[in-house]
Amino acid sequence: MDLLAGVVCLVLAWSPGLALEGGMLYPRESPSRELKDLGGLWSFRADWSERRDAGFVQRWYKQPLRQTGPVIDMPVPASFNEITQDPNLRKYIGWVWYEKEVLPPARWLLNEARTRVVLRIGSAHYYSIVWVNGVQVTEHEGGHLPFEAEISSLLQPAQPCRITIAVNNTLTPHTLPPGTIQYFNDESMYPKGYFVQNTRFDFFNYAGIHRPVILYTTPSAYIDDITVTTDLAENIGLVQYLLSIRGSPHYSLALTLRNRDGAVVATGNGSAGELKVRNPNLWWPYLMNEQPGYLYYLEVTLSAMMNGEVSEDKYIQPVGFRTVEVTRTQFLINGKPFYFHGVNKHEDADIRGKGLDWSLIVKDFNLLRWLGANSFRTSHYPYAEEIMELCDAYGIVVIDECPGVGMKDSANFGNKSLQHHLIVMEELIRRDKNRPSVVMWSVANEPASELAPAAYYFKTVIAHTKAMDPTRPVTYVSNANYARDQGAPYVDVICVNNYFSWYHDPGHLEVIQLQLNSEFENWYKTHQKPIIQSEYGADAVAGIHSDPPLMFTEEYQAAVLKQYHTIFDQKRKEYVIGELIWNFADFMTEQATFRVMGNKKGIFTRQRQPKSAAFLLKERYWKVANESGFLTSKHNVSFPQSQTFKCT
Ligand code: BDP
Repeated sequence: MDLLAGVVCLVLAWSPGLALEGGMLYPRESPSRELKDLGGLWSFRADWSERRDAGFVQRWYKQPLRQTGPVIDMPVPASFNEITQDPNLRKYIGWVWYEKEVLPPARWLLNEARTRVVLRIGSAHYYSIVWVNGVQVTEHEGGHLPFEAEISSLLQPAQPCRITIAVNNTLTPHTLPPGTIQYFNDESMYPKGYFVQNTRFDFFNYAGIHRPVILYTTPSAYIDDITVTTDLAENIGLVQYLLSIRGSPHYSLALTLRNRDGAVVATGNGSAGELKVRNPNLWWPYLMNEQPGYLYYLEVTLSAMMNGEVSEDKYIQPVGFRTVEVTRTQFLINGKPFYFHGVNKHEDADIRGKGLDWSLIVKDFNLLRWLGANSFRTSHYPYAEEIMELCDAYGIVVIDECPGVGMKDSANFGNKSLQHHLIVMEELIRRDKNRPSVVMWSVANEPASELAPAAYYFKTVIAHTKAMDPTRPVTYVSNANYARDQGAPYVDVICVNNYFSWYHDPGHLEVIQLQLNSEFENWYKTHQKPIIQSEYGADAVAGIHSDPPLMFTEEYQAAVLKQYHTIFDQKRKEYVIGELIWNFADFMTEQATFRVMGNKKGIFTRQRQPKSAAFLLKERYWKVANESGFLTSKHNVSFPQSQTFKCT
């Protein structure tokens, strides 16, 4: 065993500039790692006290929640807002408390096994504090990224372990997304203590535990983090790897790279190095190759000396060989021009809100396949890791967006916001850095980027993002004026949103082509960077029709799209590199006079039924895909089955 190599490389394994403690590998089973899913029913109690602080004053985490007062059953994962018939819980703001008692398997607690037990929360919105058996183990800010804590020392053999999670959905000018609480004190107009939360983003601020909560185990010496990047040199595929190991300074590492069929194609050792594969199968986007999403599997085996014995940890990391490059007019994947024909989505559904739901996830991917969509943007926050796994496996290209949405006020561009924004980007990159599907980071959506402080703000966020991940381009999505946008000089790709004949010149389809053409020309002349139409669309209430087309009908929505497509077809021969419809499906928003049970710009309803625009877009996307010349027949292109590759 090469023990010294391990010690030296422990130092190298830290990515430069990353301030976060430890890795955040996606939990996978292996001979050395077990998972226990804590999904199901949890006890739940909203804190209705005036200051929302009764849970802390009375220390609800110190005892079973049911002993503190009335509790109800709450499903996890799910948003709590629409589970009950209580309108006040739907719009509740403040701390809610979740609790579950679990019995860890006895073998995890055997002293000689020295198993690490980790509690991992896929996401909870927005601020969370976690206790195990009354002891605080972690807290986390931010609603869409995972966090975890080792809890081994708090577990007792044959004793249930009580997990309490307090979650607060209050937003401030410095959170991402930002928000403000407004109090109304005129008692002739409002009930005593009346307040509302104002936000400037266009989706309902669903809250609760949104993604899986699990316990997983590792040996006490364990693989903490893996960073892989890939490159191509002629017909040789290169995998550069960097491993972070914790729990023992005395260890060795063995790496085995297998192809999809399990055949070994390269081996390595040590904490950092490079693997070479002759004539690799590249990771291609859906519809760009007949085998999209080709993944290899990097099996990492750690052997560590623990008290005179060898302990082993194994982790399998999927790897896709692909390169990404941006020129003045093109977006290249594996050296070939890639045109984004895709969608913007939301994590959003009836009843469960933003809670992870496998049926919905698989249905949505089937709709993307039907549509001929090759990409989406995770508008306006990072999506569940379960979704990202399928993007890797199916070859769906992702623009990975952080929750920088609704930043409309100068108060959102100060140092406090900036510090948090940098941490969010670190957490996002730590989580998604190894995913071949992620081809670009988006640091914000429609910020007030014409404000003077936006220049320094975005310069800093983008530079930090690039320092952490030099392999991917960075953008943010703008609806600012091309000449006044302060952050555009720092992005690699210009992403623009506009709603001609909707929010501007409503009802006037005849302005679209002219205005869109000017918009593209102005942006391109100013910055000479490729452009993605990152949002466009119109609301349509499914089943409402008119001819000639009038606003809110299915015909009008389709007509808007057609006008846009005419200009896309001209400009994609030059510098327009993509079109992402707003939106894939109707979604819930705050109540407002301009929203009819939410935003209706979906080409599918919220229940995933197609409107006329879906058929129009399907025709177009398949046509565009065919014109790219990569497809021989649309019939032999399908999503591969996503693999759960097991260790040997
Ligand atoms: C854009 C926003 C998006 C909204 C959309 C709309 O980026 O979040 O939902 O407008 O108003 O400005 O439909």
